[in-house]
Amino acid sequence: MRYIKICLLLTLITIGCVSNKHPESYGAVPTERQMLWHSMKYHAFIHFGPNAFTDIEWGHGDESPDIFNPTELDCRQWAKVIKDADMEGAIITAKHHDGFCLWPSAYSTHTVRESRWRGGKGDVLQELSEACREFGLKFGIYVSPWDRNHPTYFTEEYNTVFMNMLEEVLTNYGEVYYVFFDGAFSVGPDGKRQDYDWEGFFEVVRRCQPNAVIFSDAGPDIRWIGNERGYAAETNWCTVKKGLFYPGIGGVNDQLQTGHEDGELWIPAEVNTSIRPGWFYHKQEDNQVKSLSRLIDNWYHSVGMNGNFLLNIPPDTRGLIHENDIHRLMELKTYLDEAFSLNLAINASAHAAQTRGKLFSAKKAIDNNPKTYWAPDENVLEASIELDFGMPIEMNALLIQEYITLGQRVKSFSIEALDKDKFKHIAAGVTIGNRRIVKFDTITTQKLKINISAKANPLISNIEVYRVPELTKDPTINDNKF
Ligand code: FUL
Repeated sequence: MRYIKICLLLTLITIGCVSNKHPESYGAVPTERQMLWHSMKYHAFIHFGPNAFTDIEWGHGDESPDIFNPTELDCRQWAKVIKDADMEGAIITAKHHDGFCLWPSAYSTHTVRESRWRGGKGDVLQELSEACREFGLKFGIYVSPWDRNHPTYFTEEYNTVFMNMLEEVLTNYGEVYYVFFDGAFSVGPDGKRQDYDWEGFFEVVRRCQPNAVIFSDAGPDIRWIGNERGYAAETNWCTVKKGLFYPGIGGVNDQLQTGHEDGELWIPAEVNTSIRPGWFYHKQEDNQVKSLSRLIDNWYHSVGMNGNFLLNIPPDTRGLIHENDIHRLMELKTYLDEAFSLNLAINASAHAAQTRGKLFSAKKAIDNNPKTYWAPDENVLEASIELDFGMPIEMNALLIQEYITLGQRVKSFSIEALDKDKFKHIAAGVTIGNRRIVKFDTITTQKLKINISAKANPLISNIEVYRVPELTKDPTINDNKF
């Protein structure tokens, strides 16, 4: 309620006598827990388990637990690296497809308890959750329903086992902010498939960790972006149609990528990839850590395209994040610090013209307060905001955000820059949503104009302008193919 008052107050101050009430929400809107996720940008994914020791990506489930024996495991090192890299949370593979549990589960005999590590007394989830708390990071869990070890897999009983396991990881380690359900599965020799009780799984999460977001291919809170290369696309709706997606669904990657413009459900997309070719650590990939330019490209195609960036950094067989990965993470942080340290719009003046010709002050769009926004009158679907920097300045990137609490509205936008006495087109985009960063060739201009076309009157909560460093090398992959 408080923000509504602030918003109304600012509205009155900035638009004078023109009345402007808080608009109705439009279409599907985010829940509070989804808004918490939207308020973040960058998370660490941690793939760790027997696969790091057997050097394969999908363990078969028959590996001896003794294989898991990191010599110097130090979750505080992971947490420090993650914090130093400016990531906000860590999501660990508590159980991958091989069924090995990184905690001593009472519902499995294939766990850290059966391994040599720490004499069978260790618990990776315990150590990581404590380290996350110490370093001020959020703690999240990846759990694979697919289990190549558990004797009950392919029977109804397995669903109960899995729910019991979930309850363990969601009640014994403090606050969990994220539960990642992997959609991969296998078909048994006789064509059998495990019939997962997804509703039951989700119920356990809601009961044990009501603030945690649930990720799967299909949500219910966060959806997969449709590829594992770290690329969202120009069109990225937070909304999807009811009844079309389910966890593990195949053949819909392009729809997962774009979402559905008129979807009735709010299920925004997470963009994930690994810093190395594999998800798990493999020594031979020590020199294949993704280039800085590739990671920067991933950043712009995730954080800058209405998603969050979930970057995997797999601990090695020592149980440490490898030096090469740390080096690259810090390079990325240095780039981001430099790129986004000075918001050139902060002292700009802004005004907006709406189609009926009234002039609005658009100051709220650049006041950098996510709880206020600029809006034209209801039913105004085409609108422009103009920024005046007071003098010509160099720039090459614009960040723009919608006030998504009331729905995602913008269908497309374009950016024009004043060149002598005329505005010239310099860039265009499709959806905005929570956050869109558009890069364009470096220009020097005193004024920018952002033209917006929306499904309902657009609510713009933030505009920032930057002069980001040029990339020295092209990323190895910069398209959006899967
Ligand atoms: C996939 C899995 O099969 C990979 O091993 C990895 O965990 C990735 C994040 O999801 O579905």
